[in-house]
Amino acid sequence: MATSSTDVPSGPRTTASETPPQHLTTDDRVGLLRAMLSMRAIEQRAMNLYRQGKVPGSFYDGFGQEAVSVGATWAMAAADRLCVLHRDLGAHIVRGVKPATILSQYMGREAGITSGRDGNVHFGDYRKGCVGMVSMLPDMMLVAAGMAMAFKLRDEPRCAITWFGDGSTSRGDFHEAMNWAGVQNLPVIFVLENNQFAYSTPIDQQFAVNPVQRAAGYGFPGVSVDGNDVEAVFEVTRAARERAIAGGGPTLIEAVTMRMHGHGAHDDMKYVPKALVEEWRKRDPIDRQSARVGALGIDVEALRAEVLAEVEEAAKLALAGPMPDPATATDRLFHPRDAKEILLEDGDAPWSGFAGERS
Ligand SMILES: Cc1ncc(C[n+]2csc(CCOP(=O)(O)OP(=O)(O)O)c2C)c(N)n1
Ligand SMILES: [Mg+2]
Repeated sequence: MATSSTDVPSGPRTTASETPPQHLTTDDRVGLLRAMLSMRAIEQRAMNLYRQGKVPGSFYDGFGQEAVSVGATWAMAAADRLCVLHRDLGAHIVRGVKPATILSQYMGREAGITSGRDGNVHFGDYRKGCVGMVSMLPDMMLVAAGMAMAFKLRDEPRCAITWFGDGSTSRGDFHEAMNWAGVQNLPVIFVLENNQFAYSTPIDQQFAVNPVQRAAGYGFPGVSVDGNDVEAVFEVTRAARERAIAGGGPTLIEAVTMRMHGHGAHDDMKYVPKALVEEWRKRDPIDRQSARVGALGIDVEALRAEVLAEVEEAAKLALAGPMPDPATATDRLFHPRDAKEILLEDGDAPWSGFAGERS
């Protein structure tokens, strides 16, 4: 594990070892793999649909980054709240959003989360504890800090989490959110998904310091983790959440990974050295977790086939679904009068570690 300490120090990057995980059951470990397989299969299917002209706009994926959203989300309890970014489909999957709903979303169909109001990656199912994505980067850090502020004021044992990229850390909003979270000692986890590029800008044009060291400037810990190791990402997030719930305040987690595809489907990423991509391909997070789960005696190929069949079925369902009725275009744009309709529910959260806490 990258760290099992609740007092996460800032400083040098840590790497995962193969020590058996303390807080994960075999079901959890298989569940992590399943969610990553599902993310990859859905995004690959969506990319085909995009190429067939069925996904409007462009398409953005998190190929090779599956461990970041899946590992972190697995550590969150049902009552926690998530601000999910464009490479983090795994968060939606772990919270229980179904593949057909996701594919319907991408195609702008009625059955998508936004029912065609946005056919893209800007969505969040509030019933699962996810907030619809604000595209301006990294405004979701401010939204997450705001939710954490509400939890603190109401004295609720809950935590907010958000993801953002290396490029996002150069914006003023990043520093405002970090400062407010530090000053108010908020129960919030900031996951910096360092995938080496922000569109075509490499990280040496982005940071003059090791980015986790910035957390110290705002009075809270920063920790770096191997973002291609789903169990390590889980463990740092679990420890950060434990600290947050105990009143220990925020944590900045840097998940070091690689954007294996272009920024979007329209980007051939000519500016990325091929050797770099090949190097990272050897560290594929799914291959890594497959090896671990296989060593536990689980039939990984059967699991992979099951996930692919499920996604294929979902694609059929989504393609057969209707487009939204144009007469409803202005529905759901504003706060409904009946406030009950927008009350957040508790979503689905698989990690058994919090089951006792809730009962
Ligand atoms: C304020 C702002 N400027 C520009 C954009 C357009 N944009 C969307 S994603 C992106 C790249 C962001 O890079 P990074 O934060 O590293 O995230 P990554 O895409 O690598 O996951 C840009 C420039 C935006 N959404 N918001
Ligand atoms: Mg980036």
